[in-house]
Amino acid sequence: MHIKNVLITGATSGIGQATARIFAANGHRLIITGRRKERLTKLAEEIKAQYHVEVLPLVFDVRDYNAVKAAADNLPEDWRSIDVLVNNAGLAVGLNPIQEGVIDDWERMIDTNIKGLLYMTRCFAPLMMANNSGHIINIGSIAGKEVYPNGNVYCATKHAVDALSKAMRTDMLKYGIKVTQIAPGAVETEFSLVRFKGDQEKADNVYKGITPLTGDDIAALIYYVTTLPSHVCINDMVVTPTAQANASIFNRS
Ligand code: NDP
Ligand code: 8X3
Repeated sequence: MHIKNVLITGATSGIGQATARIFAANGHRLIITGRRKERLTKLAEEIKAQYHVEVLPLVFDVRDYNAVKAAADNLPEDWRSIDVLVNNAGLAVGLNPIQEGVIDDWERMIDTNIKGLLYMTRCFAPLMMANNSGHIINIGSIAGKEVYPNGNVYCATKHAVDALSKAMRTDMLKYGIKVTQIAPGAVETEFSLVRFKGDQEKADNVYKGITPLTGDDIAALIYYVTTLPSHVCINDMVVTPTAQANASIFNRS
């Protein structure tokens, strides 16, 4: 088996954490990132002990270009070849109509979901291009395919991820690098708690009466797309809970 070097942003929680576990369970080497150092270090130790794979935890904020660049520039020699980059770090903050939007919420979403993903790709894609192979997986959203009331800026950032995934596939084509966007609907993680700024009741209501997707469900799809033959690339995947028809319509029991 070819052991891959897999770089996952936003591994301290949710989809990113589940993705780290599934790649480790399958014997791959991981670079895991996030801002919360304690969680990241603990996860690295757990994964090493459980799956006996090498893990390099790197604490930085994807919004900080200098920090992203330093992380790439200072990679130890035996980590300088990247096979898979999962651009997962992201968030929604607030759910206000645009005329009542909170500027700081907008900045956080735009800086993380768009600029962070761009900084990561700009700094780490060259480590794939050098090998003429690799796979970039961008975590978009159903919010990148549709808009819903009060979703405005979050939806716009995920529409940008949709466009950038197509653009990256075009630009990376000649290097043999695959680009896949995975666009989930409702996944129960810390996502809603972050969106509602710590209001657990509001967060719980998002998933009330449905069986939402889990981080593990999305991680399994992320892993799956990396197992296909080298000539096969899944470009785009929209995945919802069975109880969700589109961004706004749910079958709640
Ligand atoms: P979580 O809140 O559980 O995880 C988000 C992760 O992103 C955390 O590990 C967090 O780490 C990291 N992160 C956030 N901001 C930054 C930053 N500035 N720098 C570095 N890391 C950051 O949510 P999910 O797992 O659900 O979200 C993962 C992705 O999936 C996001 O892009 C989200 O938009 C997308 N998504 C989620 C859906 C859902 O319903 N949950 C549906 C569709 C898409 P830390 O705080 O330690 O930095
Ligand atoms: C997360 C899913 O519908 O809350 O991207 O935007 S949604």
